[in-house]
Amino acid sequence: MVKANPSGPSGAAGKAREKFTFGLWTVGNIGRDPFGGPVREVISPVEIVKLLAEVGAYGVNMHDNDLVPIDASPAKQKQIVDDFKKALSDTGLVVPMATTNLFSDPVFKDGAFTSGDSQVRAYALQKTMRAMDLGAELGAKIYVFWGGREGAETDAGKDPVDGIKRFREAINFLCQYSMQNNYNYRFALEAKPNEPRGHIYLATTGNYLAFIETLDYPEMVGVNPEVAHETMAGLNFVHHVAQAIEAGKLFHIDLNDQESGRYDQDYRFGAANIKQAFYLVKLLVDHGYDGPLHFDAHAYRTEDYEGVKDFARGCIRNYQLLKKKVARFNKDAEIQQLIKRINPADEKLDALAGNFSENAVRQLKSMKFDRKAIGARGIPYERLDQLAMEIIMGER
Ligand code: GLT
Ligand code: MN
Ligand code: MN
Repeated sequence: MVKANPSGPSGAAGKAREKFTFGLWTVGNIGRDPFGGPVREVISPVEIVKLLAEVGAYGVNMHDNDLVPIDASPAKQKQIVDDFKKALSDTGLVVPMATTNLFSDPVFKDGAFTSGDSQVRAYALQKTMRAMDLGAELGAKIYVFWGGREGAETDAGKDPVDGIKRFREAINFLCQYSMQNNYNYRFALEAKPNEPRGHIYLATTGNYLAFIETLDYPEMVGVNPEVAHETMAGLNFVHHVAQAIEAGKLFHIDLNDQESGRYDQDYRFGAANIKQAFYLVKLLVDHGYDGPLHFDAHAYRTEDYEGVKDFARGCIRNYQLLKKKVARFNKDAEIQQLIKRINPADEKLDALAGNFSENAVRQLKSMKFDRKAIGARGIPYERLDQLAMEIIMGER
């Protein structure tokens, strides 16, 4: 029996245990890409659970077909699920999140919930309900929807407005299905701008945050932002996560890394842009995010089985190291002093500006501001950012 995460609550120091998770498809990635076939052997789900326990993970996530092949008989499914459950109980790993594969099979080549074909849409619902049953059986409480094929290469054949309406209809239906079965799922919608489609509908986390408010059960639905996805579009990922946090909608997060303007790289967390990773960890820590930290990434195609473990350990280690750096940043007196200088607060003014009243309008409109003096003030970001860099680089 492999003991999972020895530094957990029962382990030394009793420190809060981070919920580091990996999908079966992440460490199970066999290195196939558009230009070449697999470079690694398939690892069975049971083996993956053992590997994840060995590297110190808390849990494992899955698509329905990562565990049970799409054409498996009920008897085969039962055997696979039983073996998997045994591996979970042997290692202490849990399944916090489940999802549906609505993108690999040719039936979904023009989308699933947003397909123009009623049969495809109905089949996608059926497949998702069955996958929700499977996830619930394994204890999952978060259900992710990544619309990998929900998009288009050309708008010639489908009205994108219909795409959004159809997606809404499906999510509304599945919220009711979750309630009817007392699954208590929290749905987490994951945006991506493109790949595998030329364009994917609802391309950013911000799009989803607006969409959620139009649903029948908005309180059941949040987001699952992924570092790589906003980064691919050249956007600031940390700011998207901030909006999700502010809206109370950060239900799950996919950590990995990505260079801007490239194909979907899914690198080890922290491998490409360590400064962004630092501010992301800082945001999660500062706002007390305590949900799963899911590494949706895979090892470089150069790696063998041992390299996959190096990859998984690297993801966890980079998060933990950055968390230490964040603690250092937050308790650094000079840094905190600079932050104060950058944010000079005046309670009276804030009270006026924060509460609309006739009196506030009158006072604000007649107030004298020394615009030139305020504008002439230096704001010491150079010094502050350099100190942050020195912490990240281990010199402070
Ligand atoms: C796929 C995708 C991910 C999604 C997964 C969930 S599958 O690997 O690239 O970003 O999170 O469906
Ligand atoms: Mn993802
Ligand atoms: Mn990705």
